[in-house]
Amino acid sequence: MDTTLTRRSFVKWGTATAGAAALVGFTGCAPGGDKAEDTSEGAQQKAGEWLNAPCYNNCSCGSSRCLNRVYVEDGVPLKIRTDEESEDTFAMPQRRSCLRGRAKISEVLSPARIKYPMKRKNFSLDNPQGELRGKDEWERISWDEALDLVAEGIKKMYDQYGPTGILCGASSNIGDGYYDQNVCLLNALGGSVHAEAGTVSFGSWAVMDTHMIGGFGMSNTPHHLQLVTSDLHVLFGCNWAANKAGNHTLYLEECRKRGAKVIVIDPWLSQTSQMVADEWIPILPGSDTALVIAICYEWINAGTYDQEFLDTYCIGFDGDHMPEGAPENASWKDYVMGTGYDMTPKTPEWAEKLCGVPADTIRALAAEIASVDKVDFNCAQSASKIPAGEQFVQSFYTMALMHGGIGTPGHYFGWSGVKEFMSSGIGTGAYCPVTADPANPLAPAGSPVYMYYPIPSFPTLEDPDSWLNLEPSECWRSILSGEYGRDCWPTGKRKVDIHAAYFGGHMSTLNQIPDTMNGIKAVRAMDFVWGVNPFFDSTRQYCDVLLPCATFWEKPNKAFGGDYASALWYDKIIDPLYEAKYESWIAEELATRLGLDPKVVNTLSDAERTYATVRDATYMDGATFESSTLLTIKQEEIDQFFPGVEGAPQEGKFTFQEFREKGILKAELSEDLFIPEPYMAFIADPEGSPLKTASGKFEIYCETAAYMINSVGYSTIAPIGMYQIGDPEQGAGTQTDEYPLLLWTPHSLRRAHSVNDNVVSLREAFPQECFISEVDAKARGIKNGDIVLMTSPHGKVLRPAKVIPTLVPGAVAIQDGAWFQIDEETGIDLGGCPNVLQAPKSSGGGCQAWTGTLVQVEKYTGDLTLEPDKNRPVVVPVGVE
Ligand SMILES: Nc1nc2c(c(=O)[nH]1)N[C@H]1C(S)=C(S)[C@@H](COP(=O)(O)OP(=O)(O)OC[C@H]3O[C@@H](n4cnc5c(=O)[nH]c(N)nc54)[C@H](O)[C@@H]3O)O[C@H]1N2
Ligand SMILES: Nc1nc2c(c(=O)[nH]1)N[C@H]1C(S)=C(S)[C@@H](COP(=O)(O)OP(=O)(O)OC[C@H]3O[C@@H](n4cnc5c(=O)[nH]c(N)nc54)[C@H](O)[C@@H]3O)O[C@H]1N2
Ligand code: SF4
Ligand SMILES: [Mo]
Repeated sequence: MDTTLTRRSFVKWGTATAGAAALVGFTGCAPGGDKAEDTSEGAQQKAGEWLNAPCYNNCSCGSSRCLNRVYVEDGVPLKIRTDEESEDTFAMPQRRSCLRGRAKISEVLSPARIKYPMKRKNFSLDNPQGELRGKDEWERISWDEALDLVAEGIKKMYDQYGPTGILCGASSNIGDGYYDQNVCLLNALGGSVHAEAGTVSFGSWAVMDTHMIGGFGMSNTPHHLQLVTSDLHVLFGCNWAANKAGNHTLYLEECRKRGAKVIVIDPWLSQTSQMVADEWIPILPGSDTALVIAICYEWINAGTYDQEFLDTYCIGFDGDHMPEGAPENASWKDYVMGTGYDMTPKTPEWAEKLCGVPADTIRALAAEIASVDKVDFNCAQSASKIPAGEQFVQSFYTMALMHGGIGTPGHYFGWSGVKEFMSSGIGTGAYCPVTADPANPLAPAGSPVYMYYPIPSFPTLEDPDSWLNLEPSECWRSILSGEYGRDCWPTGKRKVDIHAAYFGGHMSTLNQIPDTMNGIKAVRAMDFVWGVNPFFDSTRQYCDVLLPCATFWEKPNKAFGGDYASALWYDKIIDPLYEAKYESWIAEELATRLGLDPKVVNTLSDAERTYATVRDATYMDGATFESSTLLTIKQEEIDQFFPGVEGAPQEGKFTFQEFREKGILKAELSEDLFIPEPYMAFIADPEGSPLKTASGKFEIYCETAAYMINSVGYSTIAPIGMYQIGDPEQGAGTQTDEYPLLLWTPHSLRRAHSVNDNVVSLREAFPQECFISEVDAKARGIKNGDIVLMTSPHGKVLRPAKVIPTLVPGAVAIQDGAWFQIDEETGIDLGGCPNVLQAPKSSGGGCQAWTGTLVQVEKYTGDLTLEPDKNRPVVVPVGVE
């Protein structure tokens, strides 16, 4: 391979599909002797440098990331390595990237890049012909034409319909690295409607965390140095080998080396189970509540639980520890033993019928957990993404509380693995001061994602004109029907009237929220849809005008949080490719055309923003929780790296130079470091350091949570955890002859959600398949590799079958994130996107309930042919080079 590529030939080369694919061969093939060189100056023109390009994917809910180092010659990224030079111990492990991270060259240079501003051929503002969205041809236009057209469209839409007529399919989370100034532009124009009430991500944990255990569970998980003190790890799902950035599987491996046992309960033998489980217990997706309750039944019967812990630190376990005014026989114990509520003892036989785990296995599991003192209970987010999923969370937490010992080494419960963020370690400064942005009058008070609050916000709702933030699951149906919410809300169901959409900032809205076919219908009925993205992904293909933006590699450098114990530094790797621009530039240009001061939508210059990230970065001591300045920065460095920015030299724990050179700074952890146990203060002094719950204790019987969830009206729950069929059309117990299988959608090794689906090598390595058990495949005459049609009441998807012996019968999976590609004749998705099938089920505190959508799978006998993903073109629309 000719390494004397010029930047010009490289950009040209990248436009050809085959050329971009050929670059894949370069990843990770650096000779071992390559060393970091001075990376202190602009990347582009110097030949042969290793630069820091931490992976920007949203793994572990966006909190935890790995280090990539990219070798750039004459502005051309040629190869990738990772965190290989630093020390690698259990206390301070390297943060090595996975296959997705190492395929970033192919992603950034993918033929799916939007190279120029594009317009749908048959679109005009006077005659949008919206029904052609997703199938029209595209044409290249100039930046001036594009900006004029988008500005005119925005003006027309705001004049005609006002802010409540515009849907913002972009993250309103403009306070961290995922920052799109175009959202600020909409805010400056009076706001827009977001579909971010509740959460698609955290599952049903948030409301219960707040009211049952007194804080966000993500911050109360153990540190990896604490994890090794448990003797047994009971993991519900938790496919950490595939979906935790970095080192979670390594931590489990270390636990095993030190003698601990790992049990995984999961519908399939996941990668994690294959690597580290001593035992795997298959279960029907979405039915863990029954298993957990039966385990507790066994413990109560055998007396193998910690009564003293329950008496001292919890309310609601038995009749003697109920809150005042609670009805008779309403405790957890009454429910489990059949002396209250439905008067049914929750025996292993009772549970077997619901969750598919044999009664004897449940008995053995209960006995085994009870026999071990130090147990770590952890759970996947997705196991709680079911209708009324809070009831599972309540049961799961109650099980861990019954086992006792919380607050002392080795006894843990949680849902996000080990500590990742919002905790001790190194934090980095604000990427952009949110307060400097104009307030969005339509945004509800509080954080955009309701982690801590139930939705909707009642005080705001009293005002009939307030609060247009749609629950994402119901977004498309709400738009089509013109109303959202529930009759029980203070002002009843609300009206919504959307005529335009912006699809930008770090979201692939049509692809990633359920009910895609209705999404397409809603979008096709709109007057104007514009988008900003680096890639021509499925959502962007349904726009009228597209503005190409730069990827993180092409943007100004900055500091970024790594995980709880590391901070990462980005260099600028290459100049923006083709005609891509920064979101900030696009927003400023549009603002100017709309008669606004561009400073309103972009309050900081690029250099100021980058400087803020390093200036404000802090180091938090893991033992004392004291924060101090992270970086020493000299005046010369401010002048050199942040030209035009006013700043003063500062003293910190590490030098800015070391940060830039290494790309990663790590907290100096050692195995003998004292780390406070989660809940330690409360356990030591329950009166003096009460939990932030209504009673100050762990609330097994939690009236506040039940009141809040029941008033929101998406689900009805009891104050204690209970097994229930949370929705008549979803989950175990609701299957029909027409749709007898339960769908679940584990996250994929190929992608971080929809990101990376354009990488051919990853498509080849991890085909998007319909995972089906041998039993169900045989019953349908399906063999491995056969093309199957997956059907739900909401859509149809064509995929090759992967017949797996180690997958629970009665359930099928396709993985989250594949870009949909609808065949217009049949309405069948050829891309394998689960959201084409997924039911729009809002649940509990505003959680999307993906798990357990009802589907049927059959051998496909129709006329469509399905090429393997690696051979399917990644960019579908006609007219795109
Ligand atoms: N590679 C990769 N990693 C990712 C992401 C990605 O897209 N790609 N996304 C990141 C983000 S934003 C998030 S929110 C997290 C999500 O993290 P999770 O919710 O933990 O992810 P999932 O892959 O859905 O599920 C993890 C495991 O739980 C199992 N599981 C699913 N449903 C059930 C159930 O009902 N019961 C039991 N017992 N097990 C079940 C799955 O089969 C899987 O093996 O992942 C993060 N990590
Ligand atoms: N069926 C099903 N659906 C799911 C899930 C599931 O398990 N099953 N999981 C859910 C979860 S947990 C989550 S967190 C969501 C995630 O879903 P989304 O929040 O929609 O996120 P992504 O799919 O990661 O999309 C990120 C987008 O940002 C774009 N992008 C990348 N870099 C830049 C940049 O520099 N600037 C701009 N402006 N854009 C950029 C990418 O091209 C991509 O279009 O999906 C949810 N959807
Ligand atoms: S995709 Fe996730 S796990 Fe892989 S390198 Fe990137 S941040 Fe790390
Ligand atoms: Mo997520």
